[in-house]
Amino acid sequence: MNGGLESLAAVVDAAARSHCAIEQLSIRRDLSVADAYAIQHAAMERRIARGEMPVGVKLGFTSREKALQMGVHDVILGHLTDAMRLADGGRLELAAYIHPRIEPEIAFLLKRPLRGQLSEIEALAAVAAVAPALEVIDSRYRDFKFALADVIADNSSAAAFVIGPWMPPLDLSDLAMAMEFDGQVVRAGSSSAILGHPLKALAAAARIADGLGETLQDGWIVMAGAATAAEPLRPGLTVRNVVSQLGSVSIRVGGAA
Ligand code: OOG
Ligand code: MG
Repeated sequence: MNGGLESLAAVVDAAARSHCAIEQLSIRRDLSVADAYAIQHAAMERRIARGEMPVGVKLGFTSREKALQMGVHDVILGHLTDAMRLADGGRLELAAYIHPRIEPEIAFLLKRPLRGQLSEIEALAAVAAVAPALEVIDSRYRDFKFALADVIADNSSAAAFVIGPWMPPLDLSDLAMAMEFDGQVVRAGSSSAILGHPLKALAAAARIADGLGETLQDGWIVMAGAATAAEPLRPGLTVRNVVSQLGSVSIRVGGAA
């Protein structure tokens, strides 16, 4: 790969490891979407070289509320590793992040590989299970501000994720989703906010991966993207995502702000 992109991958990777915010890459250089995914890929190679295992992908900006909140209107992909996963009911240490936010999601577990242009029915045929999920995003850019190429290069802000109980696939077209902070609803929406149907997000993940020369693997997790805008985390919170018919998932937030 182009050495300039490799050095930008080192910059975003170091920011994630040190949890020190950086300036947007696009301020100093023009980056295409292809450049940005090349940076994301090279930064992921660094994680893998340190022993992290790829476990799936996440989508970004699959809902209108998220696109409006961040001012980015293209659906984007990021990669998940085992090191990003937190146990359901587990604890997130704020000190390991820059300015983390949380959002309510739905996750898929794949039982066969997926890539290319797929219908929703074809995508569904690869789904072993579905679960309520929470995603913690933590842009490595100062003030959580970025352009499209910046956020892609930064692995689509992926920081941590929590998966609730898996269950066999059911109709996800319009499930009520509510994110609670200490039992109070702070964001509410419907699974229909996710590209009209979360299976469309799964198909989008397979299509974007294909464009990158990748396949979504059997056993991988696919996070469909937030149904609502994200909320900043504070120490001491218990956060829950309650999804009708799917159940709920939670984490506790520890550490100083
Ligand atoms: C980018 C990631 C967006 C989602 O679910 O839409 C995302 C960001 O907002 O920082 O994960
Ligand atoms: Mg998300």
